[in-house]
Amino acid sequence: MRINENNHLEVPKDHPRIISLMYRHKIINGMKKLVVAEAGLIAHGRGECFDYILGETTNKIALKAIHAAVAQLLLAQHPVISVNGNVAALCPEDLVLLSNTVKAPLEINIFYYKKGRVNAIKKLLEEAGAQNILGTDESTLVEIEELSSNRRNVDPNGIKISDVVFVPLEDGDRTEALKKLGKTVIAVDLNPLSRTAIWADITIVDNIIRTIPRMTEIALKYKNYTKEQLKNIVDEFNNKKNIQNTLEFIIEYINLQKDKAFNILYK
Ligand code: PTJ
Repeated sequence: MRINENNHLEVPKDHPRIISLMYRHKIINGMKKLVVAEAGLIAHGRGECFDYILGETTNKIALKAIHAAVAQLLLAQHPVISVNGNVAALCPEDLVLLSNTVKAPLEINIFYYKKGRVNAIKKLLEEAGAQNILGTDESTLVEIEELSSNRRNVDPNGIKISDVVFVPLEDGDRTEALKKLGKTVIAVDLNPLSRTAIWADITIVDNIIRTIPRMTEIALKYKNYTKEQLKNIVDEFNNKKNIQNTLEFIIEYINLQKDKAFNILYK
């Protein structure tokens, strides 16, 4: 492995973990540019661990939640996509595409406040093609009283007036607060037992790098659906059942891997 003079990671093309290594590098680069908080590296590592025991693919259970999430976003009056440092660093172009497709603005909302971070994230999103990014003018932000963390500062034209908030990859306190305010929350979290996962209305247990492009693909199809069709998709979805199924999936997957490993070790 080599990092060249342009800060590009050179990985042998046949490396079995090339994709994982490339995304790690995006997170590390993001941290150097202030986009990602230092704690974002730890959050990414935790995500990798959960992804590993999910087989690093989007399973059918996650796909069900993805369909419901897209339908819910298309039904919303004021949908918003909340963006933190990790998500911005991992998939800026995909975020812009999804935002344009479901007509939900991107709002920067960070947990770890540091001078210059919001601007660094804004720059990265703009380079990816984003326009009219919310949450960037500190002087106009308003507070959500239910929250004590830095995430309480929200855009008056975004999260404040939203009915559906998409919160990819985050810490737990906000989902609870947004729910108390009567908002519908869609979360993406590789940890099916996190507070965010448990509190959200629709929980997608999958890696954000796979989820966002999948959502755009489905949104292009669902854009032609009637409100009634979309509502049926949302109504048929059961988040509690979906999370339970995910946990069963993990147990089965680990058992399968255990058998495989034993066969290799003791053959
Ligand atoms: O940029 P900021 O300041 O808003 O901070 C962002 C982080 C992510 C650092 C902050 O929200 C945080 O500390 O989050 P937590 O509490 O570590 O939770 C992050 C959750 O996201 C964990 O449950 C991880 O398993 C999960 N996660 C990590 N990477 C991914 C992920 N879920 C989906 N896709 C990923 N790539």
